[in-house]
Amino acid sequence: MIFKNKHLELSQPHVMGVLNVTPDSFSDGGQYTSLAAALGQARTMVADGASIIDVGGESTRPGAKEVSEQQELDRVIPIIESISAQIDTIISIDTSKAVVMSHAISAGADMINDVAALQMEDALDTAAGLDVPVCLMHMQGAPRTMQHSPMYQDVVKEVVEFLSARCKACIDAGISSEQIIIDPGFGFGKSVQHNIEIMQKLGSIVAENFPVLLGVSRKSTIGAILERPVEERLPGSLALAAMAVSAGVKIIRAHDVKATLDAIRIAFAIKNYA
Ligand code: YH5
Repeated sequence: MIFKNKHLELSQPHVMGVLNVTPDSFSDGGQYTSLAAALGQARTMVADGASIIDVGGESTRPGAKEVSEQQELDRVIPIIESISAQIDTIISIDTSKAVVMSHAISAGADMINDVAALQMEDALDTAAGLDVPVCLMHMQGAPRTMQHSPMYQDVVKEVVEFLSARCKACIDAGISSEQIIIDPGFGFGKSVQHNIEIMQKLGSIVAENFPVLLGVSRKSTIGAILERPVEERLPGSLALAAMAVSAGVKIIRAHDVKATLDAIRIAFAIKNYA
């Protein structure tokens, strides 16, 4: 897959490192809201082997409040500018807002990661005009309320149908099929059982023939299965990451880059051993 001027070799799996720049970030307590700290975190993740840094200024964790456009811009633009100037990496902007997408790409971001799959106002046409790779994620409902009572007849079938329809909408809007990544949205409007079913049937999402990205890192389904608080979910996260790569997932979005890369390199080596 080609980004502005960088290439990502999708014959092998990659880690997308999470860089939260929200003051209420659940997993870093907001300690990386200052520019220097965020830049340091990005450097560490790249040194640990992350291929992509996902910069997000709008918390999409369950129950999170919505953030204004200006607030989101104030949080992400200076960080994207610094990373772009100082670190050789692919930068992803985690946003659903069209204005944030354009400013982020101008500031040096290379791709768009949208948990709303370009369904918000102007997002589809804006992304198409920017001519960068996009990750389309499935979510039932909106972040603030999505975990209230997620319901499906057949979660995997509905996720595949949704993603397939959004891929078509992107292609119709002028986005090249070569620039599309899909993501079933683990934890986004899904119960523990729904997330388990997604893990069991990842093969049917991979079979859509778009590169698949998955974010499982530290999520509450791991907490529910293991009865572990968020700070004790690394082993569970690694187990899911390895299973995902084994099923053909190409990009794992994770907080713990070094450990995740080791886990997926093992999964990939076993998967491909002749
Ligand atoms: C994703 O899966 N996730 S933000 C709740 C948690 C832990 C982690 C403690 N953005 C994804 O990481 N983008 C997020 O419980 C994402 N795929 C894509 N493409 C949520 C998150 C998290 C939420």
